[in-house]
Amino acid sequence: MFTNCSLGHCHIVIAVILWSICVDSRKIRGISLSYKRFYRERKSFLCIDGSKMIPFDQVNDDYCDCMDGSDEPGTAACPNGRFYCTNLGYRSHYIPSSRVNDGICDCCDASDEYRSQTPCQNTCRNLGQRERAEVEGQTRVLGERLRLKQLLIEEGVLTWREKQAQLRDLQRVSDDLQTQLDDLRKEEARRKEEADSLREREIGARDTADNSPTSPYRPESPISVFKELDSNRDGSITVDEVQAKLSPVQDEEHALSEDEAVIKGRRGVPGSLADEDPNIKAAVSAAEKAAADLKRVEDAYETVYMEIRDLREKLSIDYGSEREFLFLHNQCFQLKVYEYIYELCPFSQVTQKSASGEVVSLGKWGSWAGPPENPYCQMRYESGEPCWQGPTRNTMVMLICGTETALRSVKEPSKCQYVMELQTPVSCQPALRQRGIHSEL
Ligand code: MAN
Repeated sequence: MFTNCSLGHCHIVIAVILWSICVDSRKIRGISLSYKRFYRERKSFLCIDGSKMIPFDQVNDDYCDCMDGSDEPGTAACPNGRFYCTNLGYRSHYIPSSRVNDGICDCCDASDEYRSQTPCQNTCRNLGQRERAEVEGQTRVLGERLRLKQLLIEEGVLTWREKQAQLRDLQRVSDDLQTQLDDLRKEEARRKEEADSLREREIGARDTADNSPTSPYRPESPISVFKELDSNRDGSITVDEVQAKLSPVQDEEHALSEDEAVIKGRRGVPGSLADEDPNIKAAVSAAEKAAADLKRVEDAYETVYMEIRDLREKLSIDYGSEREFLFLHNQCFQLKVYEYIYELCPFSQVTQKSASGEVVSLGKWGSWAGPPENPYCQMRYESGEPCWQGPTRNTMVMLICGTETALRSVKEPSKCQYVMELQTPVSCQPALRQRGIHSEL
């Protein structure tokens, strides 16, 4: 570039360049890169609020010309001015320009103390390194937590599918039991009717023969006694029937006990008709078997019905947008705070156990209670035990991000209103992009 010039001429050119760099650097002091376009050397300067035009010489001349302080970004002249710390290698930021050359190092690149006696060191590189290491550490931990979260989401998806399949199976079993029940109810009614009509027929036949002197059904005969005692005429005698007939003739003070009634019943009667007639005996035992079969299937149906109901209830809960909180179901977390042991069973209830062993409900699962943009960060448990001279006990559970899933704190900020912190990786969110550390001008 300087090959054709004389030596003297070259010196002048170099001097002009150095001077202009010097002036320029003085002028751009305290300005961010994006504002640099407003500060054009050798052009008049228009205050950034557009209020005034001044010669460029008056920029950073330690005299405040612009109302918005934009002509003095690098001096403390304007009360509302601000100085931009470039802080190469760390974070750029503004400081009030009153702090420029005040003897205190504000910018880590020491740029705010360019004319002070304070020997400020440029510490931006070290600060940047330290912060980068910290951020890397946090990023690693967050990465690990998000990995755990992903596993729990996958576990939730699997559990959800399993529960759905379980529900379908139970539904099939229930349908099958329902069909069996329909058949067994008919069978039981048929068998009972059969046994009843055989008994009726037998009793009718014996009634006809009752008046014969040789009849076993004469009044004092065992069969007559049997009939006398069998007040409901079902062909068998119950303890109640014996007690009802015989107690009134007993000593008023001494009502017939159950055991006595059984003994008297046995002595006085020949046993039930079923003991005598093999046909009736067979019909009665078939009716009993049908009733027992029906009862067995009814019990099984009842059990399956309850399981279906519980499962449906469980599947109707909102476990998060990705069912990420499903893994918390059927788990309980405890924390001892002073004399109480608090227990949180997510989606179920919260309790407080005192040293005496008394367990008090602090609320039953209510709903998610976070703000609309993040409803899954708070849970509400409501309608717990009423508080003496206070409201019903309620608990708000705040979900916070952490590696372990555990109950971290319990507080009672106002009487019988509890606040808990449940930590879990499921509540961790990917970090928003960190504000970058400034590495270039
Ligand atoms: C018990 C506990 C406390 C509560 C008082 C209110 O001692 O449930 O948490 O504050 O009752 O009387």
